[in-house]
Amino acid sequence: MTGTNMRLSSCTIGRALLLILFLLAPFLIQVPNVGALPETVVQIEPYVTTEEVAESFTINVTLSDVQNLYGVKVIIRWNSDILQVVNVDVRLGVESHSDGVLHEDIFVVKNESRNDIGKYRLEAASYDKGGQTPPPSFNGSGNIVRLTFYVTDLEGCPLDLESELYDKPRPGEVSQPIEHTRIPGFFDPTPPIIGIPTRIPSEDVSPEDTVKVFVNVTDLVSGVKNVTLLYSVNNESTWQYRPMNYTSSTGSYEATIPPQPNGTWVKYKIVAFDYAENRALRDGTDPLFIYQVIPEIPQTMILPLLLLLTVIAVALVRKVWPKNRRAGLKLSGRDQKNTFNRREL
Ligand SMILES: [Ca+2]
Repeated sequence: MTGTNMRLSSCTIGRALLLILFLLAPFLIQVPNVGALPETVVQIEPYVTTEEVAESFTINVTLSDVQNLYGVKVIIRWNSDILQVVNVDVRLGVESHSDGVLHEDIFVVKNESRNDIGKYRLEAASYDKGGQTPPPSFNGSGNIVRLTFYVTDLEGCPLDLESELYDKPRPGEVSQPIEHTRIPGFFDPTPPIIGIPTRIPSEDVSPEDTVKVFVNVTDLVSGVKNVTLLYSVNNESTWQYRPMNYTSSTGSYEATIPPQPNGTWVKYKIVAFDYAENRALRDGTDPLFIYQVIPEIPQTMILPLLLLLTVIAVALVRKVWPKNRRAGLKLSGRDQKNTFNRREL
């Protein structure tokens, strides 16, 4: 092979490698994973509120992690027989409300609360006031509005939330909606309702038995957050905690009490919380909440025990009836003798 041929061959191979690299480039270049953008959320905070009748509480409608925001619409609904709005604090325009959202100027289309039907509605947007430089869009997080409610009834109710967000339109275009997640709220002043528990074994508990406790727990408005079984032995002041797990097949909360030594008195009670941290207690004033561990008689012991009892019974009979028995025998013997004598005669 000549030197020219070798150079041609090297150039050809080089070009071929370049072509292969070019074709494989999309597969060889590792595109770094870009972290997902934070989710935009509109929510009522706190999520759950509890308060007494004739008291008041305030909720915030907050917006988090939004980009290019230019308009908002919020609707909140509640049960007007339970709550009444007594104050509305719109937090739009960060130039006036540092904790708010949107840039001024703000055009409020609607800011209306209706206690007759339990509804609040806010519609507003940034806008160009009189030919000035248009306000920038809003990026970040903040409060939209605060509502203060007065409690008139303790039944509790959801605080339903509707919301729409709009971006800053390009010149000659209209705003586009911004996708986001909504999280409503609850007014929940009532604790969960704990039903009557049952247990297995339902009657005698032996030292080998693990006792399973079942109970139905329900809660209005916010729902059951957790249920706990507490038990103590021999009236000790220390309580052992057992979380009760919900079982959909039985619709009840369940937990177990481990086997206890013979003669142990076991007392238990049940505590439940809802998502408003309302606490309910069902304790051991009921006989259902206390039991004593007793020894179980094995099957193999039943026959010997019966024989033993029989022997004892016979011994007692002999001890209690000896005189009567002797008298009966004497009378019987004389009668027999007389009878014999009569036959001889
Ligand atoms: Ca509740």
